[in-house]
Amino acid sequence: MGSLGAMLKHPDDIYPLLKLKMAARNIEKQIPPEPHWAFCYTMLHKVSRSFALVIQQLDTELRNAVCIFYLVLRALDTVEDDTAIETDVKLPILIDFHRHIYDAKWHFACGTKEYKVLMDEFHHVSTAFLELGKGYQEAIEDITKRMGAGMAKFICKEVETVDDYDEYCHYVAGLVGLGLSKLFHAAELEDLATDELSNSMGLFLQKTNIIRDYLEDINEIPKSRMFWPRQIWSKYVNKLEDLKYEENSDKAVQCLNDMVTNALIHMEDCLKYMSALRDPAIFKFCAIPQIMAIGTLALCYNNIEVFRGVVKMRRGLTAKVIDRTRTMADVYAAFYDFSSILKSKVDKKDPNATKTLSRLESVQKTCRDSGALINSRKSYIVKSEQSYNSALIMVMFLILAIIYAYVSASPRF
Ligand code: D61
Ligand code: MG
Repeated sequence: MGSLGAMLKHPDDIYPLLKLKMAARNIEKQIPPEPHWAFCYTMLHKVSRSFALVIQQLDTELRNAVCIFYLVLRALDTVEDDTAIETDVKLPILIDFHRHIYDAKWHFACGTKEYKVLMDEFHHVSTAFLELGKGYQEAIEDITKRMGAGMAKFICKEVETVDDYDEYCHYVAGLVGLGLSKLFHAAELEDLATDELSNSMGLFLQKTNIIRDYLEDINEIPKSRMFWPRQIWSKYVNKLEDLKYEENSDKAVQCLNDMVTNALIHMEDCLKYMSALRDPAIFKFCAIPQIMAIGTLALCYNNIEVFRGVVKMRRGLTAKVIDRTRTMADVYAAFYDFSSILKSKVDKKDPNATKTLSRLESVQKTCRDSGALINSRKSYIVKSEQSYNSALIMVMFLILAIIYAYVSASPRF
């Protein structure tokens, strides 16, 4: 659907979308003057559409550390993701990456587009890294070392079992959670969270990405990448790529629902992690990606489009999540709403229906027991009639606004 069509169907997206646009424009103006920091923040916006905005609203010192943490790991991931690099070249780079960040002369050309720029000009990232406090540097080095080693392990090994899947996701995203908890603690803004809960924060985000990106990863050139565990997909097809063929649609959707059900396990840990946060900026930074993840899972569940093209939350809904996420009550409400949407999509005949429903009900019970749901609030659940009515009101309002603007701009006599 075109963006105008989307706005007419969801007119209450317009205000948060405008607000998001203004915020993005303000951020662009705030690029620091030093060339290496300017490069880092410009790169952050080019490389990460979703994380740049939430990183940007942190306090300066923590923001710089998180920005560098992000870029270092994104560079490491660019090496991992480049399927054109030979294994014997790739392995030592992944394993030694934590040492290269201390050497402003080191660089390795790979990746494409903005990722290539990041790799070519990596010296700016190293220079900025060397200006961070020791506590931040050590946390970033430690996570880079462990992630590089984990990625190297999985270059030579496929994701067979569900345990392998959890292990791979721990290396590439769970460790980010551990590192962030360390950075929040080093900034003296939060208590140190447990590794278990920090890991779950990453696993929930990474599994959502792996589910949503099935087609993109399987079609990767020159070599497809496979992260869905054999233990799950082998219940439905003989080869992972068979899921994309039309004759296997029923099996594909069942397999997808199995993957979503697996990801749901992490939600309760994520709620526990977020409920312990105290700093409002850190809270938003953590909560917005989590709500986007459950929203994405709700969109992907039982949706054959995952095997046909790109399934993404509409921009307006993203803007709404960013606008409405301030407190833990907002998170309970969002988790509750998206769980309701998911529940309504569960088909009784799906082989995992009982398991899926029981996980969703358990999340909803946690949200209810928090006592945060009693207040009247805006819902993420769209009722078509309600949306039509507000569309009419919105269109009338727009016409009035245009008339008013016209009248007040015309010369007075
Ligand atoms: C709170 C807030 C943000 C959190 C968190 C807790 C815990 C974990 C994470 C963010 C990380 C979640 C990663 C999910 C997205 N997955 C990827 O980008 C995959 O690459 C993984 C390796 C590089 C991770 C870089 C990263 C990502 C987010 C960060 C961060 C570092 C540092 C600070 C804040 C957020 C994925 O990338 C390809 C793609 O999806 O485009 C892949 O290669 O599998
Ligand atoms: Mg990767």
